[in-house]
Amino acid sequence: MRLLHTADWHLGKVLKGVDRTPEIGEALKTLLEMVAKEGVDLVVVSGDLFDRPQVSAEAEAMAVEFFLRLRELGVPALVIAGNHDPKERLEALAPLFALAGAAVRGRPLFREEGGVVEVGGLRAALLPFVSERILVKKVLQEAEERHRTYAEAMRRILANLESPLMLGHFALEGVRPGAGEFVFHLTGSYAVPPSTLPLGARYVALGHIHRQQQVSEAPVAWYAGSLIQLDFGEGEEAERGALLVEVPERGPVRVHPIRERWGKPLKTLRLKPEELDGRLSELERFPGYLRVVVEGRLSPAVKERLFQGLPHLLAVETTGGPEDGGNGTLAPELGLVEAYERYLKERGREEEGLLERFNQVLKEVELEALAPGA
Ligand SMILES: [Mn+2]
Repeated sequence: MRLLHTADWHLGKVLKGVDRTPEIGEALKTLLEMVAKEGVDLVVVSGDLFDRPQVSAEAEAMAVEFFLRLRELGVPALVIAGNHDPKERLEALAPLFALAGAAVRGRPLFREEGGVVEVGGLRAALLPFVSERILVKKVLQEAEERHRTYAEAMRRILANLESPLMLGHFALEGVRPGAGEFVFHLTGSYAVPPSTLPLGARYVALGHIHRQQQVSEAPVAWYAGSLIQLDFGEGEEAERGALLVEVPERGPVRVHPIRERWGKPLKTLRLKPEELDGRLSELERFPGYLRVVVEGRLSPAVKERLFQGLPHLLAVETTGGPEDGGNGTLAPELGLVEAYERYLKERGREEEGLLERFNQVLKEVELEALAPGA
Protein backbone atom coordinates (compact mmCIF):
# COMPACT_ATOMS: atom_id res chain seq x y z
CA MET A 1 0.00 0.00 0.00
CA ARG A 2 1.24 3.48 -0.89
CA LEU A 3 0.34 6.38 1.36
CA LEU A 4 0.67 10.08 0.81
CA HIS A 5 1.30 11.68 4.20
CA THR A 6 0.60 15.41 4.44
CA ALA A 7 -0.11 17.82 7.32
CA ASP A 8 -0.19 21.47 8.38
CA TRP A 9 -1.84 23.00 5.33
CA HIS A 10 -3.06 26.05 7.28
CA LEU A 11 -5.64 27.05 4.67
CA GLY A 12 -6.87 30.56 5.52
CA LYS A 13 -3.46 31.71 6.73
CA VAL A 14 -3.06 35.48 6.52
CA LEU A 15 0.50 36.75 6.94
CA LYS A 16 0.66 40.47 7.72
CA GLY A 17 -2.39 41.13 5.58
CA VAL A 18 -1.46 38.73 2.75
CA ASP A 19 -3.79 35.76 2.23
CA ARG A 20 -1.62 32.69 1.59
CA THR A 21 -4.60 30.47 0.69
CA PRO A 22 -4.02 30.57 -3.10
CA GLU A 23 -0.41 29.39 -2.64
CA ILE A 24 -1.57 26.52 -0.41
CA GLY A 25 -4.27 25.67 -2.97
CA GLU A 26 -1.61 25.38 -5.69
CA ALA A 27 0.35 22.95 -3.50
CA LEU A 28 -2.80 20.87 -2.93
CA LYS A 29 -3.33 20.67 -6.71
CA THR A 30 0.21 19.33 -7.11
CA LEU A 31 -0.46 16.76 -4.37
CA LEU A 32 -3.52 15.54 -6.27
CA GLU A 33 -1.42 15.16 -9.42
CA MET A 34 1.07 13.15 -7.40
CA VAL A 35 -1.68 10.91 -6.01
CA ALA A 36 -2.74 10.06 -9.55
CA LYS A 37 0.78 9.70 -10.98
CA GLU A 38 2.32 7.69 -8.12
CA GLY A 39 -0.59 5.30 -7.70
CA VAL A 40 -1.28 6.39 -4.13
CA ASP A 41 -3.82 4.16 -2.33
CA LEU A 42 -4.53 6.34 0.69
CA VAL A 43 -4.05 10.00 1.68
CA VAL A 44 -3.34 10.80 5.31
CA VAL A 45 -3.79 14.36 6.63
CA SER A 46 -2.35 14.78 10.12
CA GLY A 47 -4.05 17.97 11.24
CA ASP A 48 -4.10 21.76 10.79
CA LEU A 49 -6.00 21.77 7.52
CA PHE A 50 -7.15 25.24 8.55
CA ASP A 51 -5.28 28.08 10.19
CA ARG A 52 -8.03 29.43 12.44
CA PRO A 53 -11.48 28.58 13.78
CA GLN A 54 -13.01 30.97 11.21
CA VAL A 55 -11.48 30.92 7.76
CA SER A 56 -12.52 32.38 4.40
CA ALA A 57 -15.06 30.57 2.23
CA GLU A 58 -12.24 30.21 -0.33
CA ALA A 59 -10.16 28.27 2.20
CA GLU A 60 -13.05 25.93 2.99
CA ALA A 61 -13.80 25.47 -0.70
CA MET A 62 -10.22 24.38 -1.34
CA ALA A 63 -10.40 21.67 1.31
CA VAL A 64 -13.75 20.44 -0.04
CA GLU A 65 -12.39 20.45 -3.59
CA PHE A 66 -9.37 18.41 -2.52
CA PHE A 67 -11.45 15.60 -1.01
CA LEU A 68 -13.92 15.59 -3.91
CA ARG A 69 -11.04 15.24 -6.39
CA LEU A 70 -9.65 12.37 -4.30
CA ARG A 71 -13.02 10.70 -4.50
CA GLU A 72 -12.95 11.05 -8.29
CA LEU A 73 -9.54 9.37 -8.23
CA GLY A 74 -11.02 6.63 -6.06
CA VAL A 75 -8.56 7.30 -3.22
CA PRO A 76 -9.79 7.34 0.39
CA ALA A 77 -8.42 9.73 3.02
CA LEU A 78 -7.89 9.77 6.77
CA VAL A 79 -8.02 13.18 8.45
CA ILE A 80 -7.50 14.38 12.01
CA ALA A 81 -7.96 17.87 13.47
CA GLY A 82 -4.93 19.83 14.62
CA ASN A 83 -4.75 22.51 17.29
CA HIS A 84 -5.54 25.22 14.71
CA ASP A 85 -8.57 23.48 13.21
CA PRO A 86 -12.22 24.24 13.98
CA LYS A 87 -12.55 20.80 15.52
CA GLU A 88 -16.27 20.92 16.31
CA ARG A 89 -16.96 22.12 12.79
CA LEU A 90 -14.87 19.31 11.28
CA GLU A 91 -16.70 16.86 13.51
CA ALA A 92 -20.05 18.24 12.35
CA LEU A 93 -19.05 17.94 8.69
CA ALA A 94 -17.56 14.45 9.14
CA PRO A 95 -20.63 12.57 7.81
CA LEU A 96 -20.49 14.71 4.65
CA PHE A 97 -16.75 14.08 4.23
CA ALA A 98 -17.43 10.37 4.73
CA LEU A 99 -19.56 10.46 1.57
CA ALA A 100 -16.43 11.59 -0.27
CA GLY A 101 -14.46 8.72 1.21
CA ALA A 102 -12.64 10.75 3.89
CA ALA A 103 -12.79 9.67 7.53
CA VAL A 104 -12.52 12.89 9.57
CA ARG A 105 -11.97 13.02 13.35
CA GLY A 106 -12.34 16.23 15.34
CA ARG A 107 -12.05 14.76 18.83
CA PRO A 108 -10.12 11.83 20.26
CA LEU A 109 -11.85 8.49 20.71
CA PHE A 110 -10.63 5.30 22.34
CA ARG A 111 -10.49 2.15 20.23
CA GLU A 112 -13.80 0.94 21.68
CA GLU A 113 -15.42 4.28 20.76
CA GLY A 114 -14.30 4.14 17.11
CA GLY A 115 -10.80 5.58 17.41
CA VAL A 116 -9.47 2.89 15.05
CA VAL A 117 -10.82 2.53 11.52
CA GLU A 118 -10.07 0.09 8.73
CA VAL A 119 -9.21 1.23 5.25
CA GLY A 120 -8.05 -0.98 2.39
CA GLY A 121 -7.35 -3.82 4.80
CA LEU A 122 -5.15 -1.60 7.00
CA ARG A 123 -6.11 -0.67 10.54
CA ALA A 124 -5.48 2.99 11.31
CA ALA A 125 -5.74 4.96 14.57
CA LEU A 126 -6.98 8.55 14.39
CA LEU A 127 -5.80 10.75 17.26
CA PRO A 128 -6.61 14.44 16.70
CA PHE A 129 -5.02 17.21 18.79
CA VAL A 130 -6.47 17.51 22.23
CA SER A 131 -5.85 20.07 24.95
CA GLU A 132 -4.22 18.88 28.15
CA ARG A 133 -7.32 19.69 30.22
CA ILE A 134 -9.65 17.62 28.03
CA LEU A 135 -7.24 14.74 27.52
CA VAL A 136 -6.45 14.31 31.20
CA LYS A 137 -10.17 14.43 31.98
CA LYS A 138 -10.92 11.81 29.34
CA VAL A 139 -8.07 9.40 30.03
CA LEU A 140 -7.23 9.76 33.70
CA GLN A 141 -10.61 9.49 35.29
CA GLU A 142 -9.51 8.70 38.81
CA ALA A 143 -9.22 11.97 40.73
CA GLU A 144 -5.90 10.97 42.30
CA GLU A 145 -4.42 10.63 38.82
CA ARG A 146 -5.25 14.16 37.79
CA HIS A 147 -1.83 15.44 38.74
CA ARG A 148 -0.38 13.23 36.01
CA THR A 149 0.76 14.85 32.86
CA TYR A 150 -0.35 15.23 29.29
CA ALA A 151 2.45 12.83 28.32
CA GLU A 152 1.09 10.10 30.56
CA ALA A 153 -2.43 10.54 29.22
CA MET A 154 -1.04 10.44 25.68
CA ARG A 155 0.91 7.28 26.45
CA ARG A 156 -2.28 5.56 27.58
CA ILE A 157 -4.47 6.63 24.70
CA LEU A 158 -1.73 5.76 22.18
CA ALA A 159 -1.36 2.32 23.77
CA ASN A 160 -5.10 1.86 23.57
CA LEU A 161 -5.14 2.84 19.89
CA GLU A 162 -2.04 0.82 18.86
CA SER A 163 -2.46 0.00 15.16
CA PRO A 164 -0.25 -0.57 12.11
CA LEU A 165 -0.93 3.01 10.96
CA MET A 166 -1.36 5.84 13.47
CA LEU A 167 -2.19 9.51 12.88
CA GLY A 168 -1.36 12.10 15.55
CA HIS A 169 -1.04 15.85 15.98
CA PHE A 170 1.33 16.58 18.85
CA ALA A 171 4.97 17.46 19.58
CA LEU A 172 7.47 14.75 20.32
CA GLU A 173 10.30 15.59 22.69
CA GLY A 174 13.52 16.40 20.89
CA VAL A 175 11.83 17.55 17.70
CA ARG A 176 13.36 20.44 15.72
CA PRO A 177 10.64 23.07 15.46
CA GLY A 178 9.89 24.93 12.27
CA ALA A 179 9.18 28.06 14.31
CA GLY A 180 5.71 28.73 12.93
CA GLU A 181 3.91 26.55 15.45
CA PHE A 182 2.11 27.82 18.51
CA VAL A 183 4.96 27.62 21.03
CA PHE A 184 2.72 26.85 23.97
CA HIS A 185 1.67 23.58 22.33
CA LEU A 186 5.27 22.52 21.73
CA THR A 187 7.10 22.72 24.98
CA GLY A 188 6.97 21.73 28.61
CA SER A 189 3.94 19.70 29.48
CA TYR A 190 2.88 19.41 25.82
CA ALA A 191 5.96 17.51 24.68
CA VAL A 192 5.49 13.74 24.52
CA PRO A 193 8.52 11.38 24.87
CA PRO A 194 9.17 9.23 21.76
CA SER A 195 8.93 6.13 24.00
CA THR A 196 5.14 6.70 24.16
CA LEU A 197 4.82 5.66 20.51
CA PRO A 198 3.56 2.05 20.45
CA LEU A 199 6.09 -0.41 19.01
CA GLY A 200 3.28 -2.26 17.25
CA ALA A 201 2.77 0.67 14.89
CA ARG A 202 4.40 0.30 11.49
CA TYR A 203 4.10 3.96 10.60
CA VAL A 204 3.16 6.98 12.71
CA ALA A 205 2.02 9.91 10.55
CA LEU A 206 2.52 13.07 12.58
CA GLY A 207 1.50 16.67 12.16
CA HIS A 208 2.06 19.83 14.22
CA ILE A 209 5.74 20.53 13.54
CA HIS A 210 6.20 22.43 10.31
CA ARG A 211 9.68 21.14 9.56
CA GLN A 212 9.69 17.78 7.79
CA GLN A 213 11.66 15.19 9.77
CA GLN A 214 11.85 11.63 11.00
CA VAL A 215 11.48 11.55 14.78
CA SER A 216 11.54 7.85 15.57
CA GLU A 217 12.89 4.68 13.98
CA ALA A 218 10.97 2.15 16.05
CA PRO A 219 8.18 2.69 15.25
CA VAL A 220 8.92 4.70 12.12
CA ALA A 221 7.47 8.16 12.77
CA TRP A 222 7.67 11.27 10.62
CA TYR A 223 6.38 14.81 10.55
CA ALA A 224 5.34 15.57 6.96
CA GLY A 225 6.00 19.31 7.40
CA SER A 226 3.93 22.21 6.11
CA LEU A 227 3.20 22.64 2.39
CA ILE A 228 4.52 26.20 2.17
CA GLN A 229 6.75 28.45 4.27
CA LEU A 230 4.01 29.89 6.45
CA ASP A 231 5.87 32.41 8.57
CA PHE A 232 9.07 34.47 8.52
CA GLY A 233 10.26 32.53 11.55
CA GLU A 234 10.34 29.32 9.50
CA GLY A 235 13.67 29.04 7.73
CA GLU A 236 13.60 29.47 3.98
CA GLU A 237 15.72 26.32 3.73
CA ALA A 238 13.76 24.21 6.25
CA GLU A 239 12.57 20.88 4.83
CA ARG A 240 8.86 20.71 4.09
CA GLY A 241 6.46 19.24 1.53
CA ALA A 242 4.92 15.78 1.84
CA LEU A 243 5.90 12.12 2.24
CA LEU A 244 5.29 9.12 0.05
CA VAL A 245 5.18 6.07 2.30
CA GLU A 246 5.33 2.49 1.05
CA VAL A 247 3.80 0.00 3.44
CA PRO A 248 4.49 -3.52 2.11
CA GLU A 249 2.53 -6.59 3.26
CA ARG A 250 5.42 -7.35 5.57
CA GLY A 251 8.87 -5.92 6.18
CA PRO A 252 9.88 -2.35 6.91
CA VAL A 253 8.06 0.68 5.53
CA ARG A 254 9.91 2.93 3.10
CA VAL A 255 9.53 6.70 3.28
CA HIS A 256 10.30 8.95 0.32
CA PRO A 257 10.43 12.65 1.22
CA ILE A 258 8.89 14.96 -1.33
CA ARG A 259 10.69 18.21 -0.61
CA GLU A 260 8.99 20.81 -2.72
CA ARG A 261 9.32 24.58 -2.67
CA TRP A 262 5.60 25.30 -2.95
CA GLY A 263 4.36 28.83 -2.39
CA LYS A 264 6.41 31.99 -2.27
CA PRO A 265 9.61 32.17 -0.25
CA LEU A 266 9.75 34.43 2.79
CA LYS A 267 13.00 36.16 3.53
CA THR A 268 14.23 38.24 6.44
CA LEU A 269 17.05 40.66 5.73
CA ARG A 270 19.06 42.29 8.47
CA LEU A 271 20.52 45.57 7.28
CA LYS A 272 22.14 48.72 8.54
CA PRO A 273 20.22 51.91 7.65
CA GLU A 274 23.05 53.07 5.35
CA GLU A 275 22.86 49.79 3.38
CA LEU A 276 19.20 50.24 2.48
CA ASP A 277 19.51 52.35 -0.66
CA GLY A 278 22.27 50.19 -2.12
CA ARG A 279 20.18 47.01 -1.81
CA LEU A 280 16.82 48.32 -2.96
CA SER A 281 17.03 46.92 -6.50
CA GLU A 282 18.02 43.50 -5.14
CA LEU A 283 15.04 43.59 -2.78
CA GLU A 284 12.77 44.64 -5.63
CA ARG A 285 13.71 41.53 -7.59
CA PHE A 286 13.05 39.08 -4.74
CA PRO A 287 10.23 36.76 -5.90
CA GLY A 288 8.63 36.22 -2.48
CA TYR A 289 7.71 38.26 0.58
CA LEU A 290 10.22 40.26 2.57
CA ARG A 291 10.79 41.33 6.12
CA VAL A 292 13.52 43.87 6.73
CA VAL A 293 15.12 44.25 10.13
CA VAL A 294 17.10 47.46 10.36
CA GLU A 295 19.80 47.77 12.97
CA GLY A 296 19.19 50.89 15.00
CA ARG A 297 16.72 53.62 14.20
CA LEU A 298 14.61 54.38 11.19
CA SER A 299 12.42 57.42 10.63
CA PRO A 300 8.75 56.85 9.79
CA ALA A 301 9.34 58.64 6.48
CA VAL A 302 12.06 56.18 5.42
CA LYS A 303 9.87 53.29 6.47
CA GLU A 304 6.98 54.67 4.43
CA ARG A 305 9.27 55.07 1.42
CA LEU A 306 10.37 51.42 1.73
CA PHE A 307 6.80 50.15 1.82
CA GLN A 308 5.91 52.26 -1.20
CA GLY A 309 8.93 51.16 -3.20
CA LEU A 310 8.60 47.46 -2.38
CA PRO A 311 5.07 46.09 -2.76
CA HIS A 312 6.06 42.64 -1.46
CA LEU A 313 7.65 44.06 1.68
CA LEU A 314 5.42 42.93 4.54
CA ALA A 315 7.28 44.14 7.63
CA VAL A 316 9.97 46.58 8.64
CA GLU A 317 11.34 46.16 12.10
CA THR A 318 14.11 47.96 13.94
CA THR A 319 16.36 46.71 16.69
CA GLY A 320 16.59 50.12 18.33
CA GLY A 321 14.37 49.19 21.27
CA PRO A 322 11.42 51.14 22.66
CA GLU A 323 13.45 54.28 23.43
CA ASP A 324 14.38 54.78 19.79
CA GLY A 325 11.56 57.21 19.18
CA GLY A 326 8.91 54.60 18.78
CA ASN A 327 9.31 53.55 15.16
CA GLY A 328 10.57 50.07 15.90
CA THR A 329 8.91 46.78 16.52
CA LEU A 330 6.47 46.95 19.36
CA ALA A 331 8.14 45.76 22.48
CA PRO A 332 6.21 42.74 23.72
CA GLU A 333 5.49 44.37 27.09
CA LEU A 334 3.65 47.24 25.39
CA GLY A 335 -0.12 47.07 25.83
CA LEU A 336 -2.43 47.70 22.87
CA VAL A 337 -3.46 51.12 24.17
CA GLU A 338 0.13 52.23 24.75
CA ALA A 339 1.09 50.90 21.33
CA TYR A 340 -1.73 52.84 19.69
CA GLU A 341 -0.82 55.97 21.64
CA ARG A 342 2.74 55.67 20.41
CA TYR A 343 1.55 55.14 16.86
CA LEU A 344 -0.63 58.28 17.01
CA LYS A 345 2.32 60.25 18.36
CA GLU A 346 4.50 58.96 15.54
CA ARG A 347 1.95 60.16 13.04
CA GLY A 348 1.57 63.52 14.77
CA ARG A 349 -2.03 62.76 15.71
CA GLU A 350 -2.12 62.98 19.45
CA GLU A 351 -5.87 63.30 19.85
CA GLU A 352 -7.27 62.42 23.23
CA GLY A 353 -10.63 61.51 21.74
CA LEU A 354 -9.20 58.94 19.34
CA LEU A 355 -7.29 57.15 22.06
CA GLU A 356 -10.34 57.19 24.32
CA ARG A 357 -12.53 55.69 21.59
CA PHE A 358 -9.89 53.01 20.92
CA ASN A 359 -9.82 52.13 24.58
CA GLN A 360 -13.61 51.84 24.60
CA VAL A 361 -13.76 49.59 21.53
CA LEU A 362 -11.05 47.38 23.00
CA LYS A 363 -13.06 46.94 26.20
CA GLU A 364 -16.19 46.06 24.21
CA VAL A 365 -14.29 43.44 22.26
CA GLU A 366 -12.80 41.96 25.40
CA LEU A 367 -16.21 41.76 27.07
CA GLU A 368 -17.67 40.07 24.02
CA ALA A 369 -14.83 37.56 23.99
CA LEU A 370 -15.53 36.70 27.60
CA ALA A 371 -19.28 36.32 27.08
CA PRO A 372 -20.61 32.76 27.29
CA GLY A 373 -20.96 31.08 23.95
CA ALA A 374 -18.12 33.05 22.38
MN1 LIG B 1 0.41 23.57 12.31
